[in-house]
Amino acid sequence: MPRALITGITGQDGLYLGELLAAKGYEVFGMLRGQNNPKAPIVEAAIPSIQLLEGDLRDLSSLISAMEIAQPDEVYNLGAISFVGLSWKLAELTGEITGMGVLRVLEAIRIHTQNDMSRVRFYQASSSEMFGKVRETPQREATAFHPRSPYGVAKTFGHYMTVNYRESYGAFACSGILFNHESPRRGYEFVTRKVTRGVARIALGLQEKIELGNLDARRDWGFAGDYVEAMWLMLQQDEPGDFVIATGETHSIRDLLDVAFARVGVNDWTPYVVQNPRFFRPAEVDLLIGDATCARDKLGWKPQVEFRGLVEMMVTADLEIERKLSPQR
Ligand code: F7E
Repeated sequence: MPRALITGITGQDGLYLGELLAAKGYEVFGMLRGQNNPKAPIVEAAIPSIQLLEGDLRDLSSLISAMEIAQPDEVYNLGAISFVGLSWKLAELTGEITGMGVLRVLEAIRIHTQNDMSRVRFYQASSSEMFGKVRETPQREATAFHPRSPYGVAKTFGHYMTVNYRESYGAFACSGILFNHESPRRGYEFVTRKVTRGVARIALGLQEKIELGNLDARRDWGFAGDYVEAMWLMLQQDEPGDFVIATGETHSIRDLLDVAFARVGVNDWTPYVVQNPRFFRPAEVDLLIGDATCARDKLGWKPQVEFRGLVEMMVTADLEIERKLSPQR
């Protein structure tokens, strides 16, 4: 039975990946921060066979202990402060966890394997935010980086550390450069979920308006369930490598609003949406569109859920959640 250790198990991707690996027959270990983490029951409900370990990306010795307990064949580093908007306010902490955390996980593997790093396969959750002020469109593995947020800078550090450990120690280390990926499990602070939850609540008479920032921002949005499959595929190859994972399509926040409101029968959403400068960012990334040709050719990966299906899935799930929370509606 292969063994996998996942950091960031409580996040959207951690849950989908844990479910995928458990279904494939893996023994799955999830790393959690702090005792009595309130998200532990959610993880245990989604992945009943999960074994939870305590550890912190700021603490190398806790990572070494996690390696010793889990004895993993594969390590997936999904743990991070992942909200870009917050990273300007928590720049130092973002660097510490999202950036230095990657180095600590790599060091923990190096120490645990006594420098024979190829024994443990490593996946780093890199991000399209590394492209930032883009040098070419669409973006591919060879596109130069120009991050535009403390989050993007920290992810770029983690990406290059992953490449560096591959080149220095022969680590089987892969970096997945993932474009935005969403689902009904997305956190409420991200724009897709903020919109789909807001639409559900407006349809049920629980909320009047959604406050948003830049409506002209565009993203390449895919379904998180598809993207974790790509993470696993990267670690099953003969050689490690870096892969862009994306749909190759771009949509604006306005497109997102069109599809989400149409799902509840509203064609003109303008009365329900207000812009608030609070949600604008000090610097925006340019047009992010990924070219996932390498993933298609080498991994045989392609996205299954397209934009409209994704947004409708999220609104449907939020209607159900909000109805349960307010049964009188
Ligand atoms: O913003 C605009 C905002 O916060 C998307 C993370 O998973 O993907 C994610 O990062 C866009 C931005 O995601 C609001 O300005 C407008 O242009 O949903 P988001 P993100 O920053 O793209 C990458 C690949 C990651 O790696 C990250 O970890 O939407 N926007 N109005 C808004 N965004 C938010 N959050 N809230 C608004 O009210």
